[in-house]
Amino acid sequence: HHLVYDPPSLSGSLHLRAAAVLEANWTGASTVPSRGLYPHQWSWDSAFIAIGLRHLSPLRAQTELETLLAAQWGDGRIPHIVFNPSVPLDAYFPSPDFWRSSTAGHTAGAPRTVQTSGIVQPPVHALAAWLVHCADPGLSRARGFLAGVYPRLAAWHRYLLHRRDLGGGGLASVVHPWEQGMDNSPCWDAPLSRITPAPARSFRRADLDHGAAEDRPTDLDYGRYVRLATDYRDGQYADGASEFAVEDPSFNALLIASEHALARIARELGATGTARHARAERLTGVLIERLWDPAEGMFFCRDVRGETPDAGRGSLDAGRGSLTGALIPERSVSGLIPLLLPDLPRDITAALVRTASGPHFGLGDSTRLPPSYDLLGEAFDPHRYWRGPAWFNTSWLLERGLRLHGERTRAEALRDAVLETAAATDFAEYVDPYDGEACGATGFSWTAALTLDLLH
Ligand code: 9YW
Repeated sequence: HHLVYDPPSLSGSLHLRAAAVLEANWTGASTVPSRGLYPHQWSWDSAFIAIGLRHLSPLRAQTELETLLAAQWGDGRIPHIVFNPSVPLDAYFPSPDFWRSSTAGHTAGAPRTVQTSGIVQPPVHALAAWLVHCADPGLSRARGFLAGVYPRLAAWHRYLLHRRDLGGGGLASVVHPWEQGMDNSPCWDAPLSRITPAPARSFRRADLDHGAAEDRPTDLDYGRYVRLATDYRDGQYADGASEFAVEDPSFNALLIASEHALARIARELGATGTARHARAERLTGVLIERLWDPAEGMFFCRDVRGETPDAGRGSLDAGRGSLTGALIPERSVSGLIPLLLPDLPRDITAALVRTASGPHFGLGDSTRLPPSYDLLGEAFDPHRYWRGPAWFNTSWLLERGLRLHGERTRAEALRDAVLETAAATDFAEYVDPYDGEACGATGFSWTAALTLDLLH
């Protein structure tokens, strides 16, 4: 194993190249995902970035998370974008004048000093904070890092578990595809089809200035994204009324993994952490009850606003008449990511590994890196963003899950493939899952950061 990157010179130069990407994308208090396309601070990007940065500078890694948390809203939400005031408004759409956080977000407690978006992204932050602490516990204690972030992270989880329990079963719902992080995943096609798109002429996409149109979401997708965000804003970002509400497996698995991390943080700060571990375990049970499909051997999204099928009908939801909404029959890599949970029953982890290695994802077989979406799915497109390409953060999460559950050989092979592909593509944003061809931006921060983490 480690055939390719064990020689110190090769791994050393990859380390230096990854460090150079993070250096170039550092703005003084946080890191941009990529210089051209994404010139502000993104929430889950920062969490992944901190996980890599801790190997270069634990202080910068702590600062990255502290900067993000300083933009937290009074109701506990961590916004998906924190805007850099020195970047021109037209560099990214939707810009601060679209979200209007300081006015429309007033009731929900948006900060006065910074402009942010009003939606969220996956809760990787407590996990990141714990890993950052572990990289240099001395510095962390001296700066009171965990004591400072703990109340904010606890409020964040509270927001998600209470205000966002739109399905009533205990899981958090996302109210916009951007919140789940996989913007144009085919999982959203059905729930989005019920949303009336905003007219194409009512907004101007900035992403097409940087990315190839055929690799990006379509104009029709964007019209619907804009409609959902506008309605949320115009309702003062109050939760509950959204026409789009989905319980996503990876979003909730990351929340549960972060709840375990928060338990460890509480313990380091002198509490027992027992109640949080117990809650995380309970939530794992809820995740299985609501999103696991034993016949398909993976987790699926639940469309909370979708029509509840009759009990016993031949759908994915057969026999689950008591649950609201319906499972969305699209296989996304999101449905494999719960593998990172420690409390999964053995039969479920075994089934997830089988599904990942089978024809739909081709892990260690037909693909170089696991695709974001079903290779055999009708909507599969190897180059279009989250409709097929492989991403480095999802590969990193799967690598962790495989390792955690004793799948060492598969984990090592995935690690080597990630390092090889990151090196060959100059840290691409995403790649063709079959041949690893670079798509989107290069010099992408979380690709560089997670490469560093896997080198350590
Ligand atoms: C966009 C920054 C973000 C990621 C998301 C990804 C993309 C923004 O970029 O969304 O304009 O499309 O889908 O997961 O956080 O890297």
